[in-house]
Amino acid sequence: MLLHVRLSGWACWCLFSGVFSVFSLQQRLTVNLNGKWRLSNSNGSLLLPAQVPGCVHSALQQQGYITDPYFRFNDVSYRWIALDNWTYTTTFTLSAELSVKQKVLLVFDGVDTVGSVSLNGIAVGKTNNMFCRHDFSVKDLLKDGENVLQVGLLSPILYASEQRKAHTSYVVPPECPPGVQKGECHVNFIRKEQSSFSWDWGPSFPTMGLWKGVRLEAFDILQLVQVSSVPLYNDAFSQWRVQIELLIDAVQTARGQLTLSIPELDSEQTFQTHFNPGKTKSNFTILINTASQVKLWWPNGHGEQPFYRLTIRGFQDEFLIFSTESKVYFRTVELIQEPVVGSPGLSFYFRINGKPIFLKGSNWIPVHSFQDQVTPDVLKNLLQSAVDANMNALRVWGGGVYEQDLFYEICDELGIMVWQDFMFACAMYPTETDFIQTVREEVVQQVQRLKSHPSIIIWSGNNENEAALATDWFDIPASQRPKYIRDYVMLYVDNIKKLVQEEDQSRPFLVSSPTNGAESEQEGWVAENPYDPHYGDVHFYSYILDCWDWRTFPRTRFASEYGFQSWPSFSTLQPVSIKEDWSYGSNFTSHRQHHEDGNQQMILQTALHFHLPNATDPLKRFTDTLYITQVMQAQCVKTQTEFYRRSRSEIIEGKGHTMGALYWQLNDIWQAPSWSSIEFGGKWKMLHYFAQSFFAAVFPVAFEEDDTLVIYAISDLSRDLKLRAVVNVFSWTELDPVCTLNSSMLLVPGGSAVAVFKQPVASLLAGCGNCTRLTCLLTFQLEDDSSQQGPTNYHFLCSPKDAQGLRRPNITVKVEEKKTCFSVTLHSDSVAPFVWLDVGNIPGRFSSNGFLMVSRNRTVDFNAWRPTSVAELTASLTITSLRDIY
Ligand code: BMA
Repeated sequence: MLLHVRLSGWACWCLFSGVFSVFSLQQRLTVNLNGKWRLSNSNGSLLLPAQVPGCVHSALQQQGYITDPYFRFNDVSYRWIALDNWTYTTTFTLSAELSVKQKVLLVFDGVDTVGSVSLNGIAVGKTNNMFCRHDFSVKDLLKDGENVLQVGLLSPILYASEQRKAHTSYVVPPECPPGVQKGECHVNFIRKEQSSFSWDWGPSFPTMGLWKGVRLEAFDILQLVQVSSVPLYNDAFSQWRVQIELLIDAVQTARGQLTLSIPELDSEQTFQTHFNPGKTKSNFTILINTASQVKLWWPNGHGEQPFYRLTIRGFQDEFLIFSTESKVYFRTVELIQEPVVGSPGLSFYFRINGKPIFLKGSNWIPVHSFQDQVTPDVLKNLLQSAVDANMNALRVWGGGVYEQDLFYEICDELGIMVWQDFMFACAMYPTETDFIQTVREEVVQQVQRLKSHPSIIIWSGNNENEAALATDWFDIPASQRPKYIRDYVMLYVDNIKKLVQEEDQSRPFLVSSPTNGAESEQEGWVAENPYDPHYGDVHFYSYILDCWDWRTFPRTRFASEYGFQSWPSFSTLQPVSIKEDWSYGSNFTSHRQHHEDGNQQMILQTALHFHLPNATDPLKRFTDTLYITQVMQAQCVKTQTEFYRRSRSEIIEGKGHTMGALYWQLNDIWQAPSWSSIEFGGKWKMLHYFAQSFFAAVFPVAFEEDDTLVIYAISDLSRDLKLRAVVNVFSWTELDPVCTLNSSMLLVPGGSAVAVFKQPVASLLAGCGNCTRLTCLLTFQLEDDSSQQGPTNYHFLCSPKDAQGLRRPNITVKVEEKKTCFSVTLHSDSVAPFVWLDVGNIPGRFSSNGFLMVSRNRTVDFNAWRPTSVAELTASLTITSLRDIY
């Protein structure tokens, strides 16, 4: 990349960027301080090697001081770890080149959390925010020969408690998490992953450590700390411009020339530049004169994700001083909140590149309690799983972490739209100056780091804190309410919103989720009912109401959270449990359940439509119970998602135009019951296989209204289709349809949901052999002139527990090796709902699973993620269908 290199006397410009690939000259030296450090506890009784990046828990486990923290009850047994203070120590020797540099920075990409840094025994600085990068100027503290670097970390639990005690004027709730979570208190007083003190799906592991990289950066004159680029489209001029921001750390004033270019778009501009001493931001804009040629970034399912190379070159006179390259993706995003014909309230939907897009996806939580154990493969597998289930969006939920760069890079490449929360969840927060100050730093740093990613389509201030205030989760006395509202507005509006909008004009900002958006603003940022379906987004949970009844769901503009729990599979639980744990009533089973009454709720919801397992063998009964909770969850989320998707084009009783369905939650942090569709370790639950289907671009949905069967054709495509519904009526006892009905061909415009079939159930059944609601079921699909469009769906006319004629299907199976995968051919002698294939702990994924089998034979593929064989798969494979559990 370097065309010509000459090192000038003064202008030693050097580049670094976490996001971008960088080509720089020799001027900047980096000494990597990652690797093996020493770790000790406060009284020195433990002294061990510790990997950096890493955390205390991981180090203790890697050195054999503790066993797997996820094993059985270890979350409670290992509570002592985070009640102690710990010190990380390393030594390093300076090179001669480094010691002559004008400036040397000691950089921590992330300290978790409350730390005091010292170098050669001299205090360098303090940290108290896990989400901030810290750099300390240390040139004067470095010495020849060995240097000793220490980071002392305070117990986050004790620190949070101290902060709480110091806050004497009023309570900042909640004081503690619900007892069932077995967590720690006052997490809202520490800028740290909020779920690390426990959540309703996760353990309490308040981590401590150097969770990101540590290094020395040495330079003369200046260095480039960060580069970001944000394309903006000007409608009036039909013109793109790319805003480029350089964060420069200069030792002294520097002058030069900067050339910015996107060669593929014939755009190049040169600027005379001048950088003042200290850390400064400089903004440059390049105009793209060939707007019509710009290839746009599209969400998954709507187009490709092309990018352009942006090169940034620094010159002094005619000599190239530095050169760096980064990716620029062009797309626009608008959040449309405008009056809706026939409905009170405002719309709430995203327009990407001018096209309204229905967001299909889920919510993302931290992938592991110990972030150092999140590998690129794990991230890739989860995000690919999202795309493979036809998702186009994920919400990075506000109780976790701002994800690592790789997460957003993969989302850019896969076309996953990211709804990015700021890390505040389900709580009130203090507003002391120190707290606000560190939040401001966090916000600026994160926005600068992330704003170049086209995948991020919205910033959102917090998770559920508007709702918590509005619906009084914390019993705040009425007289004190104004103070809490003032604090809320101060934190999320006066500080976070304002800062974000200064830093980034390329995407919308919402103050909370759920919120009424523009209406909440009208009401002073805390709406009377932030769950109002006429405005904004809605979170909706009901575990008691019958999830098969779509009338129980709010016809919201945008469903950003909804879901049901299930248990992970036995192969996921087995490594963290022992035989005595393997029953639904065991201590282990209730210990892992962090949601009050969660295990009972799952059984109650299941029992509405299914027989509960009744095997006499305790292990079979347990595994059957795990299975049936997954059936229940998959079926519940399917019903709710279908309701949202079919509500996109209509307004009913003033409600509708739903444009988003993000169920709670995609992934798991450990092996426990939760709302996730993917288990810890990456195994798909039945729900995730269902999502593949219910998020398909073209999809038929059936429901009943006043005993009339209605089928909608849903299309996310851009082009219009002409489709008919084909309904097959099966008897529970037969594998051949009793009869088949066809609707007439109807126009299904691109991006719409249209009713294509309507018939009273009674007349449908009357015309179909001896069918009754109890003896028959329906499958249905959409067809155009030549072929089926989208997957086949089904509709039960009664609860399966009442189905007459449902028999044990005696499914036999044959596994064969194919070129790139294995095929599994099933043979069944009767109708089998929810056929579930499980190969235990052989990691991998089936092409389809949990399906309704209404044919004698069906073949699915299995993609193994490690070498395996026909023999191993055959030996591990179990097949369960609904009738096998009772
Ligand atoms: C919502 C989320 C999470 C929680 C989930 C399930 O409140 O924002 O806080 O885990 O529901 O209860």
